Amino acid sequence: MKTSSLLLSAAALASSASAIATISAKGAKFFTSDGNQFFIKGVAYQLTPDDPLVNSTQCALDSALMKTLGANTIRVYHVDPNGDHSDCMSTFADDGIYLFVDLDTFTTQINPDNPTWNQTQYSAFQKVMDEFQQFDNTAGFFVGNEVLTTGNNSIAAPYVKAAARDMKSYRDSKGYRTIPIGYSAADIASLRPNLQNYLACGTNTSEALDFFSLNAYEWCGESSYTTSGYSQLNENVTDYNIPIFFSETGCNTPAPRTFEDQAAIFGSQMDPYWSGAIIYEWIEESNNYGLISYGPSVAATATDAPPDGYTRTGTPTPISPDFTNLSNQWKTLSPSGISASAYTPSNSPPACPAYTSALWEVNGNVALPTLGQTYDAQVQSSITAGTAASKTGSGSAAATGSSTASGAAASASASGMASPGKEIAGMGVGLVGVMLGFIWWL
Ligand SMILES: *[C@@H]1O[C@H](CO)[C@@H](O)[C@H](O)[C@H]1NC(C)=O
Ligand SMILES: *[C@@H]1O[C@H](CO)[C@@H](O)[C@H](O)[C@H]1NC(C)=O
Ligand SMILES: *[C@@H]1O[C@H](CO)[C@@H](O)[C@H](O)[C@H]1NC(C)=O
Ligand SMILES: *[C@@H]1O[C@H](CO)[C@@H](O)[C@H](O)[C@H]1NC(C)=O
Ligand SMILES: *[C@@H]1O[C@H](CO)[C@@H](O)[C@H](O)[C@H]1NC(C)=O
Ligand SMILES: CC(=O)N[C@H]1CO[C@H](CO)[C@@H](O)[C@@H]1O
Repeated sequence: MKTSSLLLSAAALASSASAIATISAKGAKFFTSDGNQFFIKGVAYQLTPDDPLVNSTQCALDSALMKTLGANTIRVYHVDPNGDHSDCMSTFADDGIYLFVDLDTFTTQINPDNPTWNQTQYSAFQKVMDEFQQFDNTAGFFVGNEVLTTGNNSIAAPYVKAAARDMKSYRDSKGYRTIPIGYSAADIASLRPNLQNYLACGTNTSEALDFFSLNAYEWCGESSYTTSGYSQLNENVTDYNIPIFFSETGCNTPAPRTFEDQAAIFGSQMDPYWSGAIIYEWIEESNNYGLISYGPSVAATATDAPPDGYTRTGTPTPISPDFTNLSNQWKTLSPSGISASAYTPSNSPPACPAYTSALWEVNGNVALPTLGQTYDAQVQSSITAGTAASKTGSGSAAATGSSTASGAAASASASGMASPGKEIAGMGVGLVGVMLGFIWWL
């Protein structure tokens, strides 16, 4: 009895000593469960295409050096939900390091050319969430990474949003913690503002993302807040209602990297709006973005050579001077932000972007596709040919009346809509716009 109660209290002590505050989103910021604002200082961590969170020896070596670097977050792109992640996750937690993890894999990601959000994808995303929700240092989930890269890819955006809707609903139905669910976007100047607004827009927060993030390589070498383009990124976030951060950054031309952009991101112009940055990437590979290496590379063709000739396991050694430069930057940058209790969110969701040919080919107010609903390119092409724009006058006209109309559209879908042309006749202009957009998903 005595022994077991001693053991029990030792176990309780051990677990409370290693407890890490959890992360949630409130308004446009992240907070720890201690009530402090959370700013991400992260590194992208994917040593091979395989899951990097199953080898506890490797995680311990990397985690210790990441702590020295000053990182508090890793981003992992691909995991195996059937693996045992408990050792790696507790090692990172002990070093104060959180995880943002992508729910998709190469086989389940949303494809921009033929977008789907179906049961196969949903089940696979659920398995990743089921596994990682149990760890207190899981800070967030991505439903996609760079799914859209052109204006005409915007037809895939409703599928991204539908995935977030369903994963949020799944998270809540399972009673999981409200781990934020978001998206990691390619930095395409013509697409970004519309996409950013689209994923947050609408009055129904169950259908909006919990955060947005950007893979941006705009600041290269000696630059500044203005010349890098960061000032323009900033112009589009000052009224944003959900957290936003850099989910990848760290231009590597010219070398060496000095990471002076970190001073801008964590400085007074940007830190009121941005929640930090994830540096691409931990391991040195042929693309030259590494902060560490595990040893000299070998010819990729040599017998038993690791992928591309780069050693993928072992003791990490800092790449000089990039590692030290980043560490030195981060050391001086520790914004405290605002406490959760002092913060009252005041921004409302942005307006849903209107259809704009070649730039944003979705009526932002249209009902989201339901699970399994597929995209009909033939119907879409008749709309891009001008039907929607000419019948409704303009994209913004198409958006009017949406909040009531999208409900109608959703029920039309349930009852099945045979011929768009017939259905459209006799509808109000606003509803026509909504229906035209809606029928793309039928
Ligand atoms: C579901 O989506 C995935 C990814 O796009 C695709 O590979 C798969 O064929 C789809 N499955 C069904 C049943 O439609
Ligand atoms: C989509 O846009 C890209 C560049 O913006 C263009 O190269 C491509 O042809 C377009 N695709 C379609 C189907 O319009
Ligand atoms: C908000 O969206 C969710 C998920 O699509 C839906 O179940 C719910 O009915 C919507 N709420 C309102 C008020 O429209
Ligand atoms: C985004 O910011 C640019 C300035 O950099 C501005 O011209 C544009 O209108 C903004 N777009 C949106 C949707 O806010
Ligand atoms: C795990 O990592 C250690 C340390 O780098 C390495 O020696 C070992 O081979 C790895 N194990 C596997 C199964 O890859
Ligand atoms: C900003 C910064 O830390 N720059 C340093 C990066 O590393 C080089 C080489 O050691 C130094 O010369 C820079 O001062």
